[in-house]
Amino acid sequence: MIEQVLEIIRSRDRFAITSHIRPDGDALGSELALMLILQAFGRTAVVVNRDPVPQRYRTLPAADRVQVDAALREEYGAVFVLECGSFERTGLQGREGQFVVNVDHHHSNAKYGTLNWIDEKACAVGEMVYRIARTLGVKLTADMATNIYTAVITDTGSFQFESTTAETFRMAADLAENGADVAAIARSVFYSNPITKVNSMMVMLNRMTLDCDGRLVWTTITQEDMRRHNCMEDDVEGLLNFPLTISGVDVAVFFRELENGVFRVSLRSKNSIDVCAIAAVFAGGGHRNAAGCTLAGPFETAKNTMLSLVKSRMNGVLA
Ligand SMILES: [Mn+2]
Repeated sequence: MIEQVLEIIRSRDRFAITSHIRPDGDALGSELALMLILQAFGRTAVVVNRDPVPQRYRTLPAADRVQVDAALREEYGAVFVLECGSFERTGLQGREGQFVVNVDHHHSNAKYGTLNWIDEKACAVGEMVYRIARTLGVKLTADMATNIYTAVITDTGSFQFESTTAETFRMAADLAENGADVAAIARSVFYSNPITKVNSMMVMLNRMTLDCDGRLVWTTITQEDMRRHNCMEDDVEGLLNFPLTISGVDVAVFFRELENGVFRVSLRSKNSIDVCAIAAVFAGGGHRNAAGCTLAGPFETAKNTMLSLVKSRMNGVLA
């Protein structure tokens, strides 16, 4: 599949690159690295995102070149959509007539592209972008390496998730050798939290409930909480990883109230419980150990619906 993607890069020009709304480290790191790789290969390339770059990723090389727009406003040689389960999740208008190259590592990807390169084994889309650079023969610069390394550490939980393989470390070594400053990247990604994020963490921990003899933990944050602590959307990203650190907990569930009274539900698991399959029941998706979906309120209804399904899946795994 990578061969067909390389063929598009070799035979076309004028590329746009995009990813999902509220981009994370893998989305941004992959987009910026691919832009720099295509440019080094002599192509014109732009990154167009519906949402601005979150504060913690503004230090990424070339992050200042991200164009924030709600639409693709010209016809491109091809539009790369990275790490995005469906075209709708880009939040962009203007897909009509575009040649879409869908590059992703999510099992739940809807294969909406003109060309689809889905590698569920890749630890991050950043790894797939790395392979593009290596097979195209583009020399890795420090800026490319920094972006790819950021994609990889954010998506592997700093090399802790099961997606991390010997190959991941070989790539990481290559990235460090080519100028990725691992300590500086960790500082800007993991040690630069705004106080509002830590405040939202306090609320989340206060609301935490243990269930199923300590195997399940769930918690919630309301719109009222977010207003009281001046929290932004970005401040509630990744919070759930902390409750998952509790010994004996297999599954963590986080209900976040959105402005329209709907609940965004994040699911994490530590073992063989497939939370992606649970999210898929509610038209969501993700990975086996990290997934999400959206449920209608009120809160009690959303909570009961989700937790009863989670518990039945957990019992299924035990049986
Ligand atoms: Mn990813």
